[in-house]
Amino acid sequence: MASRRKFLQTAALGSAAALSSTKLIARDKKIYNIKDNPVVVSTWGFGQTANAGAWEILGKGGRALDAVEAGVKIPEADPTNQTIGLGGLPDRDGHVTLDACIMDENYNCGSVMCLEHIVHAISVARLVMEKTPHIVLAGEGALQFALANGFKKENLLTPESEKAWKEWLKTSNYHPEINVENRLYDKSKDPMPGGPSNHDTIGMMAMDANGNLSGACTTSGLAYKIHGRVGDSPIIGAGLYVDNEIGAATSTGVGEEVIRIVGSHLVVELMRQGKSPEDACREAVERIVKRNPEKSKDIQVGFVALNKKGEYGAYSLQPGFVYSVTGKTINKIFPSKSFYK
Ligand code: SD4
Repeated sequence: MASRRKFLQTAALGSAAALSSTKLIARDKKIYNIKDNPVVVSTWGFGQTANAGAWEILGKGGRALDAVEAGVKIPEADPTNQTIGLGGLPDRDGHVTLDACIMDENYNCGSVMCLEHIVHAISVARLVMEKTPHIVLAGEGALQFALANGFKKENLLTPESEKAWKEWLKTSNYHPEINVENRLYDKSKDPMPGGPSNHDTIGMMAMDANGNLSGACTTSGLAYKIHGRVGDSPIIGAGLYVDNEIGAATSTGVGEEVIRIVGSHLVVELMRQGKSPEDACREAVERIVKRNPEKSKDIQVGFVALNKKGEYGAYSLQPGFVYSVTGKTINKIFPSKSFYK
């Protein structure tokens, strides 16, 4: 009986796959109906450039973990991106401090918090995961670990970011901006804050040809934060979570609000309950609104998720959050739906 049920299940999946030209992957004795893999999904429009780096590995059949690390290293090394790695905006004392984490298909994870002077925080996080018995290294200890492992000490504060910090010092008014990506939006139709795009953190999730998931998240955190402040991005479960049975999620925006609800883990658990990636992200956003409706009007938080079927989706508090998807048949920036219109 059991084997007949299994046969029927498999047959049903098989015909669905034939109809939609998806493909089946058997793993851990389960059968997944994978829509489009490999695939890589990341936060913001600049995620497209990062996705291209990840695709170099994924497209050749490489491992999702290697792909997400290679992908997010691209914005980390870009001095014109003032929210990640080199050129990131500093804290109120002028220090560029980086937060990053990485997670593979076996719940292995590594993280660095408040790391200074090292461009590729994500690679240090991976080394913490692979070469130490720990998961998190912070501050001076993380720097010492990086230097002991051959990373080069660099000045991450570019003249542009130093100038912006000095300008900020004139008022020293700490008020995180609402992160938006303007280029996809017609402002006359979509009322949202003006000014240039000020997107932030890169969170990236990938599924490789074996159907395995991994994720990476890296940021210089909120500009002009108190020295030592750590956001959601390097906290496993908050800024990133990967469960190879279910899916992965990552976040961007005001990290304090994401940490309170352990946002990325929440999104993955909601997908486990059967919600689509977009619905799971929406429920997490709604939880942020419910806790403090007034505050939620004034900040941005966005979640993006990828499930084990290769389906993806996002949801944010404010309009203006976008995410990038790259696969065999797709290379596109999608606008996220938002709670406030
Ligand atoms: C953080 N979520 O540190 C990160 C990213 C960020 O503006 O800086 N957002 O809270």
